Amino acid sequence: MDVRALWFLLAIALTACTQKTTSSVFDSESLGSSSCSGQALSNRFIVQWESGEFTVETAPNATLFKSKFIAPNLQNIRKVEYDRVVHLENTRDQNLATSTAISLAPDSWGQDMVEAEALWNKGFYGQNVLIGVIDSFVDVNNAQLASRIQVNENEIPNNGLDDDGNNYVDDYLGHSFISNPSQSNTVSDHGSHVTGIIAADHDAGPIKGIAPKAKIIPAPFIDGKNGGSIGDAILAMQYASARGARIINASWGGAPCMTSLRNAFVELNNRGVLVVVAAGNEGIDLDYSPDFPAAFNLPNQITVAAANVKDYMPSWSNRGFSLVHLAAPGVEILSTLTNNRVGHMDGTSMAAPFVSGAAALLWSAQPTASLAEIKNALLRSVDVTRYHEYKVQTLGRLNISKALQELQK
Ligand SMILES: [Ca+2]
Ligand SMILES: [Ca+2]
Repeated sequence: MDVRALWFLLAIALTACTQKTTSSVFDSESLGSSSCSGQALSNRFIVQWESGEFTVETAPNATLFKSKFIAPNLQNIRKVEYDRVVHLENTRDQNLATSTAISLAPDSWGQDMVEAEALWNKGFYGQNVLIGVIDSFVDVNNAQLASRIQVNENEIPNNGLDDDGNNYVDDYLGHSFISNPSQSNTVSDHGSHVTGIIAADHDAGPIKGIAPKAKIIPAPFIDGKNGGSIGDAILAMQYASARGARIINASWGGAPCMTSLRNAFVELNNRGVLVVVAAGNEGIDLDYSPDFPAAFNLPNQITVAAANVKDYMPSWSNRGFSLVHLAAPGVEILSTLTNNRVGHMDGTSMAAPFVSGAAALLWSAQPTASLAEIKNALLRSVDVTRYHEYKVQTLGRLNISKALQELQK
């Protein structure tokens, strides 16, 4: 027998060993699994295809889904999991003063502390960088946000048709992935606040967005009661990436330990997309008590803790010398809300968008920089203050001016 024949037999043997079955791609017994927090949805299934793409499918039950959907598509399916509910952690955001007028004193302590103005003065505003905001509803009519929303030029709005053939009808500005319509009447301010921190137009109101010429792709999946599903989050991230987002802001946590969510981050890594994740607000050490997606520890991920105006970490910020990368302003942050209001919010949800905006500024300064170069520049340039170092990998807090110097070395 020649060598080629041996290889052929070996290949057959390997194929036999790794033969896929409906049970090997889908553990249908995991419905009530206590190892995974988050209520499983018995009729919604997250499917990852061999192409890497995700879809969310529905069927009356797992048995029918296996026989009617998985079996005929088995060779093209990599992994199936039950979709799960995620109830987002307390975002610490609803108890602070808001205003319809611009009567609140201008307050840009965070922008000042991270030295964003140094980049604005050099003409770097985040121009030509797209950022997916995977969050709750974003008020695209807010005066400071309206001009910052990326238009899908191939889609005609409000005609009931999917003109660009991306499977989303009328996604002219963005698309809502909130799948529970009963929850959609209550509108959360969270997504609009996050968006304003990243990109609020300086010329249209009091908020100084970190990257005021970056463009936002809104892809909400969190409903007005801070609930959502992991399948919807995955579809929202995939959508933003397909529309060209180079950065994804994920100011949420408390997700179940799901392979699908981690795989979705890996797919974004394969596409060179940076994901900026809030560390969470439980005051816990993620190195010992991991929370997801904050603790995935993937190369395209930056996990962000909160800093206050005195440059200390608030007691409620999650931390971790290994899994949390740096701190950024996250206490009493003034930004845009719905209906042209502004208001303060607290949380690592606010710290993450400072870093998303910073990455956009750096990419506008050096468009050919790789994801790793941007991440390294942000992490190597933090301000570390003796005697009150942050309990994070870099020990420090974001400094965008120094990050640019690091990038240009
Ligand atoms: Ca479309
Ligand atoms: Ca249309």
